[in-house]
Amino acid sequence: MPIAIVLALVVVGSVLFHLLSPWWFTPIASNWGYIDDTVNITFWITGAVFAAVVLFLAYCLLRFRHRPGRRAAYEPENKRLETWLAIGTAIGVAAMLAPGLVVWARFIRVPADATSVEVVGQQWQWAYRLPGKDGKLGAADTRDVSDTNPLGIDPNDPRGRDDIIVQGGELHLPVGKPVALLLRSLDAVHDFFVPEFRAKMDMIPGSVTYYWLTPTRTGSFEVLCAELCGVGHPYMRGTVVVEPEADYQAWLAQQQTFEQMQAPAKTGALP
Ligand SMILES: [Cu+2]
Repeated sequence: MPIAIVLALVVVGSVLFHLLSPWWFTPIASNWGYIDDTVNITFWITGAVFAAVVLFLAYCLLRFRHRPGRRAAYEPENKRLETWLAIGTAIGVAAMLAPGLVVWARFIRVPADATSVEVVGQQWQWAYRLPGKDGKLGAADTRDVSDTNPLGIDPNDPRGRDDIIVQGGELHLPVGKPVALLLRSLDAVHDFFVPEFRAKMDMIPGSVTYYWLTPTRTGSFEVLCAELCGVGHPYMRGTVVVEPEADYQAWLAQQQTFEQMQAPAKTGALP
């Protein structure tokens, strides 16, 4: 009896903890509400199964407790029960996996009007590259990295000359406009994660991974590296500022281009 009560309390406590926990989603700041939906579906299914199994255990402890003179029946096979358990489990697993596949397909299908913004991860800091006046990013290769070219932009690609480079500072994005985030790493595997955007993806040295999002509200959001990338991993943080288009354009105008970075003496952009 005491064990059955403890099991029932575990179920009640788990449900209460889930509902009253302060460690819930931060208020969302992107179009990816679908991600929250898939997480919630998983919570509902796993939570209902957990509660049902533990309560069934408590019931069995009471109902089939030891009584003098009563013997347990030996029944190792039960075709009907096994069939229903297999069908129920299959439906539950499919219900948890299928929505994720649908959301993933949307997550990586970049809309045609999205602006490309590059995020470069490096032990242990973030850098960003935004297209200049031509609206296009130039080619880049880690082999081109040097003191005056920290992101390895191809110096022979004319599209890259006006690219805007933000190193170690904040990334600004206009609210309500879709952005494609092109993710690159110069060394280890990193992962660009902004919890309020509900979006993250690994950055693999030698390739460009990507996802897209539309920021839906203004504010300052923390960037975290979500892949263990060395001793400085916990300090690999940054800030994304989502702001109205006019503020964003004003910020953009103050940033330096790759050309200015290459020839600081000529343009006087750097001290
Ligand atoms: Cu990292």
